[in-house]
Amino acid sequence: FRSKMSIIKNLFTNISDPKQTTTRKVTVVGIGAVGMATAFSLLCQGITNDVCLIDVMEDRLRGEAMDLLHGSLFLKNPKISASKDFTESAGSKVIIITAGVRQQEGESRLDLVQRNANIMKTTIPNLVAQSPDAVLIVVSNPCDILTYVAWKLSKLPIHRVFGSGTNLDSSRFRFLISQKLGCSTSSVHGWIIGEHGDSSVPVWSGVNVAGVRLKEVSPKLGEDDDPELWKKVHKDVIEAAYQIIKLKGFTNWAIGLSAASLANTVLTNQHNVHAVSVMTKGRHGLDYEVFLSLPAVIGSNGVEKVVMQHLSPSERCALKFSAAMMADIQAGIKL
Ligand code: 6V0
Repeated sequence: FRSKMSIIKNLFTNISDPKQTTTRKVTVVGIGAVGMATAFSLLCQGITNDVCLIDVMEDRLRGEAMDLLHGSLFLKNPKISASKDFTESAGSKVIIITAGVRQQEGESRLDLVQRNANIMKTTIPNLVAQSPDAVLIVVSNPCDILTYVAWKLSKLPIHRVFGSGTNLDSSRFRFLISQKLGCSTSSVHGWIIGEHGDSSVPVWSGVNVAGVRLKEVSPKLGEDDDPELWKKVHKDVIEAAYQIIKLKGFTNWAIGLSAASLANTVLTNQHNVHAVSVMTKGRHGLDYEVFLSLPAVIGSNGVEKVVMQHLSPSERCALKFSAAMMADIQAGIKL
C-alpha cells in the first residue's frame, strides 16, 4: 500500500529495497510486569531496536506494542512485533522467557514449578523451531529448575540455554553493600551463587572494593558471630523479592534490567562475567544434573566458561544443599 502511494513516488528516488531483518532481534516471551520491564530496558538502553513480544493475550499484545511504538521518537526507530503466533519470533538472536505465573504473597519460587513447566512445554519447542540459533535466557521462576526444563525441551546444546539466576541477587547484594560503604554499586564486587531463591550462597570471601577484600579488613564478615552483622545483607537479599511483592505485588524493574544486561552481553559478544544459572554437574564437587548460578563468561554463543571460584568448605556445602534440593524437585516434574 505504502509503495503505491503517489506521494512516496514523488518524495523519494528509490535506490535499494530496505532490509526487513536486523541482526539483533530479541524475543520476549510473556508480556507481564517482568516481560515489559525487560522489553523497555532493551529499547531504552539501545540494546536492540528489534523486539518481538509473544504472549497468549492478544489485546494486551496489541496494546503494549502500540504503546511502545508511540514512543518511537524517543527510541531508536524500534521495530516491535507482537503476536501469539510463534512464527513472528523467527530469526531471534536471543529469546528471553518471562511467561508464567508469579509468586503470590508468602509463596516461594519453588511453589510455581509444575505450572510454569507446563507453559515451557507449549512454548520452548515452538520458539526453538523458529530460531534454531538463538540463545535462550530463562527468567521465569523457579528460575534454575525452569532453565533445566527449557534446556531439556529445547534439545539445544548446554551452552545456549542459561537462566538469569543470581545476576539479580548479585546486583541486590552489591547495592546493599555499597549503601553501607558509601560507594557506588559498580565499585563493589561480590557474587551470590547457587539458587535464585531462598538457598542462595553469598561468596563473602570474594567481596572486595578495588581489590581490597572486605574479609581481610573484617575477618568475621558474613559469619554468625560477626559484630557488624554483615550476614544480614544476604538475608535482606533473600527477603527482597518477598518484601517488594508485599509492597507492590510483584518485582519487575531490577529483573528487567538484569535480563536486558544479559541479552546485551550476548548480542555484543562481550565475554562479560555474569552470575547465571548453568549446568553444575562436575563443578565444585557437585554431581547432580541441575542448574545453579555460577559466574560465567557469556558471549554470542551463550555460556563460554565457568569461573571456578575458590569457595570455602561452608560455601561448597551450601551449594551442595541447593543442588540436592533442585534435583529432588526436578525428579517430580512431569515433562
Ligand atoms: P505476570 O505479570 O503475571 O505475566 C506473566 C505473563 O505470562 C502474562 O502476560 C501471561 O499471559 C503470560 N503467559 C502465561 N502463559 C503463557 C504462554 N503459554 N505463552 C506465552 N505467555 C504466557 O508475571 P510477571 O511478569 O510478574 O512474572 C513472570 C515470571 O517471572 C514469573 O514466573 C515470576 O516468578 C518470574 N520472575 C523472575 C524473576 C527472576 O529474577 N528470575 C524476578 C521476578 C519475577
